[in-house]
Order: sequence, then structure tokens, then C-alpha cells
Amino acid sequence: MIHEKYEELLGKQEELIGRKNVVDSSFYNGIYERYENPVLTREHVPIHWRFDLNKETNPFFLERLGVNASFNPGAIYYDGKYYLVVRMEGVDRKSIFALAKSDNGIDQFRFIDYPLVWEDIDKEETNIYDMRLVKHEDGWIYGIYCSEKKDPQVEAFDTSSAVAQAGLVRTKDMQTWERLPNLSTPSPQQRNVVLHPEFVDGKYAFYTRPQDGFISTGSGGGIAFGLVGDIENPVITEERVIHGRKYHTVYEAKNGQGPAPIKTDKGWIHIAHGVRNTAAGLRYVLYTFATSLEEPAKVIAQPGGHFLAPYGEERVGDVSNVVFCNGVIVNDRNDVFIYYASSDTRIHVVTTTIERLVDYTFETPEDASRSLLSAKQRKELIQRNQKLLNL
Ligand code: M1P
Repeated sequence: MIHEKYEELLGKQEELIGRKNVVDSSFYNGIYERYENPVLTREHVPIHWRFDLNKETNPFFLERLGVNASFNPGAIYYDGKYYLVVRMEGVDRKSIFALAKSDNGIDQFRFIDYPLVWEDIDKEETNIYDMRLVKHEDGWIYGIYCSEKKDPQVEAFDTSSAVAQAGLVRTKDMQTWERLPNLSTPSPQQRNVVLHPEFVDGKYAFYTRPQDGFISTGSGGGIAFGLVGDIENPVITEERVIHGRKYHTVYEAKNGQGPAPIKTDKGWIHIAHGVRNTAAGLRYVLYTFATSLEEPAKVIAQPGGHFLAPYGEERVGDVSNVVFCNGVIVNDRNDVFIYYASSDTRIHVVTTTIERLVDYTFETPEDASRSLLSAKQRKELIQRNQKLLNL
């Protein structure tokens, strides 16, 4: 017998899922639209994924498998629908991947089917998260994710140190997933690994992030690039940093490729995250850069500053002052949906167009690198506008 509380909770949840999302009219930068509501939260997770509905086995209707957060989704436009592979974090801290679907990409996302599972080829793998979904020209949809295990090298008392590497799965129907071996690279730690959607010199190309430590970059860091001959035995022998960390930029301490880059007439547009350290801890923002169509590893445009930063309530969550993006969708009308999570807690979307994204990435001035040069840059803008305004 189903517990009577179920219907009550279901009614409230249907109200939440059915809510229309509207553009936040209090915000304007011309670059993208922000929306009033997050697109997915832990409250969207189906009740029967969390509760035992049976009144006999759960007389007090207690949540048996609680969910802590829904964040950092991979995204893909598939069969005319907007799909997210959400990082759903249980109260046990384990992240699992859950599929959510919407007809319009901005609201009414609904979790579907079951959490994703595939062949368990690595019994040491403890946590999995942050999938990038890539439709590759070889015909497969790849999921590249962070596969994390306890560091086997450390002393027994150290129960926190971990090793992260890139896990790899692929599908053709978003239902059956084939697990491939982890990507092997020269770096002891890998997160934010992404597959380029096209072959480069006849090979699979990956964006990586070589790093010495699990959290800190050590002598490594930066968005790197490497080639793989055989995707079923994926090995990168040489990683070359193409967009490194830099003093006094938004990516001073750390950076990482977001989703796979977007192909445009002017170049590949990359959305990445940049990290700096503050007295309140690490601050994560998003930035963009472009690489050449002929040489996807060659940076040809890099607007200064952040593209998107945590605002208002987005600033607060499990890991505050963070925005992180590993999913973007370009639909058949060239509308762009950038999915990002705030503070490792909930998922939002901003919308733009390819034209605006290209204009932003190629026409925004580069970081002037010094305050006095920034002042000069701004003074020139003011003077040009004063002329127009006849001031
Ligand atoms: O907590 C912020 C982010 O930290 C990590 O990102 P990075 O590897 O660049 O430090 C990731 O664990 C990410 O999931 C998380 O959102």
C-alpha cells in the first residue's frame, strides 16, 4: 500500500517542475539572458528515487536515500529534446549520473529512466562526476567524466587524498552505455577532460588538465591538448598546454575546459572555468576563448575577465562562490543554452546566440594586464562614447 504522504509531496513537486522559467529582467549585459529560476535542483529528483513508498516498510515515510544536490550537468540536443546528464549527489557524498529531459531547454526538466550504469571495470573507482557529452564525428556520443579513487600511495592515516583520472563511456541511444578504459596521460591527476568533436590529423583530440595534486595544480595546470590514436585503448603520450594559468587574471590559480568547444565560422568557441584564491576560499567563474578552425589547439581570441560569475543567491551553496559549466547546447536554430551550476548545489541556464557569443569572444578587449592600462582602456571607451554623445 502506498503511503498517503506520497500524493502530497508529488503534488508539490509537480508544481515545481511545471513552473515556467522567465528571463530575469533585472539583469542585462547583452551577452546572454539569465533566468529567474534554476532549471534543476535536488527538489526535482523524483520522490520514488528517494523514498520507499510502501507504507508497510516505511510507516513514517522517511527519506531512505536522500539527495544532497543536482549540479554540473553534461548537455546534449538529442532527438529534438534537451538532455542533461546531471551530477546527482546523494547524502552519502557519492555522485551518480542521472538523465533529465526538457522540451524547451529552459524549464520543465524532468529526471527520466534510471541513474546511468555501465560495466564496472574498475573496483577502486569511488566517485564519478562532471560528465562532458560529445557527439563525435565518428557517430558515437561520448561521455567523459572524472573517475576518482583513494590515492594508493599515501600513508594509512591519510583518508582524504584522492587520484582523479578521465573515465570514458559511449552510447548511440542515450540508454545503453559502453565503458571504455580510462584515458591514460602523462599527468598524475586529470579533471576537466573533454573530447574534441572532430578528428584532428586523423586522431581523437582531447582537452586535458595536467595537475600535480588533487586540488592544487602544483607545477602543472592549464588547459592542455593531446591526441589519441585508438579510442578503445586511449593513450595520450604528449600533453601541450594551450591556455595556461596567468598572474592576476580570472584563471590565476587554476582553469579547466568546460564543455566541448562550439564550432563557428570564425573559430572554435571554448567555455572554461577560471579559479582564483581569496581569503574566503577559491572563487570559480566562467570565461571564453577561441581557437583556430584549422588548428584547434591555437588560441586566436581571449576576451579579458569573466564571462559569467556567481550572482546573488548563486554565491551560496555547498562550495560557495562557484560557477561551473560542463554542458552547452546549440539547437537547430543556432540558439545557445549554457548550463551551469552555482556553488556545487543547483543548475541554471543562460541563453544566447552563436552570433552574440562570437561577437563577445572576438570583440571584447583582452585583459589589459595592468591597472593603469585598464584605466586607459576604459578612458578610450568613454572618450569614443563622448564624441557620439556630443559631450
Ligand atoms: O568545487 C568547485 C569545482 O571543483 C572542481 O573543479 P576543478 O577540478 O577545476 O578544481 C570539480 O570538482 C568540480 O566538480 C567542482 O564544481
